[in-house]
Amino acid sequence: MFKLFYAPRTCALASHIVLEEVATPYEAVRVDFSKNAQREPEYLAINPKGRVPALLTERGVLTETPAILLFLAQRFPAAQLAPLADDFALAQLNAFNSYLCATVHVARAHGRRGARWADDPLAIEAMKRKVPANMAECFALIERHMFVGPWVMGGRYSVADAYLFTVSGWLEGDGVDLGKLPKTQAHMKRMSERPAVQRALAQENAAP
Ligand SMILES: N[C@@H](CCC(=O)N[C@@H](CS)C(=O)NCC(=O)O)C(=O)O
Repeated sequence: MFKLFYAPRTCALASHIVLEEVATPYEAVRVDFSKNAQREPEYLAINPKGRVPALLTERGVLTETPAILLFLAQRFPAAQLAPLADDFALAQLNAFNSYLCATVHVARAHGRRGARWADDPLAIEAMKRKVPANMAECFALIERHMFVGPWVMGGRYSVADAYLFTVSGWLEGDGVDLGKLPKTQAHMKRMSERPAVQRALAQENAAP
């Protein structure tokens, strides 16, 4: 049985949603960020990066959201969560997920984890101030050039939707005006109606 190591409202939600979508038995294990449990030796033995998500599989631990999402889509092809037989479409899906992982998520981390990039408190404050504009710019680009609609890839729901929903959920807290992102807003609403999304959120919200 898979074990997902997660913390609520983090990027691990995307993997959590997809585990619910594929309807496989799994255990969700909360890593308590308030106690810095991600840096404890016990968790570092699972994921030396000290981050969530980490997915424990029968062959070892997987990290990095795009890798976990594609792994689940491939492991459960009947769920049709990625265009597995279409090389170009699959590459597009990878491009989308990579953009969220390597650009959007990192842009956001400059607000909360600025100490990764600078020691100077003024530099850290300056990075924080850039977050709303950077996130708004990333999402404007997604709406203009990447999001096909009604789902990320067009007519077919995919793992990219779970990932987009997860990152969109941070926008309000990051000071981004959602009113200027109508496609993102509509997508969030569409996602909130999916039972798998509701189950993943309920589990995360119920955990102590
Ligand atoms: N590139 C990784 C990023 C993982 C990551 O940064 N996760 C954050 C939560 S969104 C985390 O665990 N942060 C804990 C920390 O930095 O101490 C992925 O996409 O899975």
